[in-house]
Amino acid sequence: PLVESTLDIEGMTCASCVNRVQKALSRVDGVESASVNLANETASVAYDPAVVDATALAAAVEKAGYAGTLRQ
Ligand code: 9UX
Repeated sequence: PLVESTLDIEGMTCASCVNRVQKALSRVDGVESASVNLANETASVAYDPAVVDATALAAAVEKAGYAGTLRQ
């Protein structure tokens, strides 16, 4: 079964930022879908916990040039 987690994303200021973060998350193995919200500065990600975890999702966001932290 998929798990859905919300990440807080820092550093997005335009729509292209949103696309970059969304693509970075979507490319991660195990990610089923990623929905990024510029106004809320969040990303909602559905993923297979057997393949990937929230730490790896945050790392993918960082690698794309933004700060990503798991929302508690
Ligand atoms: Mo927009 Mo975001 O011109 O890193 S792509 S600010």
